[in-house]
Amino acid sequence: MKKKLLFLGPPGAGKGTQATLYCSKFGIDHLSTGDLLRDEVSSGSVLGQKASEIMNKGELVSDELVLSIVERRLLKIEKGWLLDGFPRNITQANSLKKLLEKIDQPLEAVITIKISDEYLIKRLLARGRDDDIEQVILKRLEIYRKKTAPLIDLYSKQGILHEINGNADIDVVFSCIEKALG
Ligand code: B4P
Repeated sequence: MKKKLLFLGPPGAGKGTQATLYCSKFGIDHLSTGDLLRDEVSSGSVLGQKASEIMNKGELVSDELVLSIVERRLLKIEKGWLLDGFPRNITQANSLKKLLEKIDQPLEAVITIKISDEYLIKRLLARGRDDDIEQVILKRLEIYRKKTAPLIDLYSKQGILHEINGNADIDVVFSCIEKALG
């Protein structure tokens, strides 16, 4: 089973949900930039306050902040890792490439979860996090299409991309991911 992974997909595709299941089953570290940023927000730090404003508008937090958080964490991991929600643009993807070369841990596979806008908007509205309001969801989707979706092509050219249908029950999506990474 592969243990150096990246999950890509639009907001609400189920990246976090599937990443949690995968990491607990296979004993690897789950590195979610969304969760790490939300921890920073809860800590009430100045950085957290800045991040909160940006996240609640549906925009991307600065590459510099996200990269420093990821680098700090990734350097400490030994057994394997799953990056959830990172990278989100080409700059972050290039920085990740350099970082993985430095620690000599090449990426083994990328999962992209595809889902219709109709499903994801319904899911996020039902969840109701601070950034799950319709206007903000549409902004997050727009940014995903402009900045994150081009990474699908990048990893597909490297021959490590697996596309999974996210319009299904959580356990069905999980079985497809396990099959793809087995
Ligand atoms: P994230 O925390 O990454 O959140 P997300 O993309 O909205 O959610 P995800 O796809 O993980 O969906 P989930 O499993 O939770 O990003 C939030 C914000 O943080 C960004 O907008 C940005 O501002 C900032 N950020 C994060 N990373 C960044 C980076 N690298 N650079 C800059 N900024 C960054 O699922 C959603 C809901 O659907 C849940 O309620 C779940 O229970 C439900 N669900 C999941 N799968 C389902 C299924 N199969 N069927 C039914 N419901 C399902």
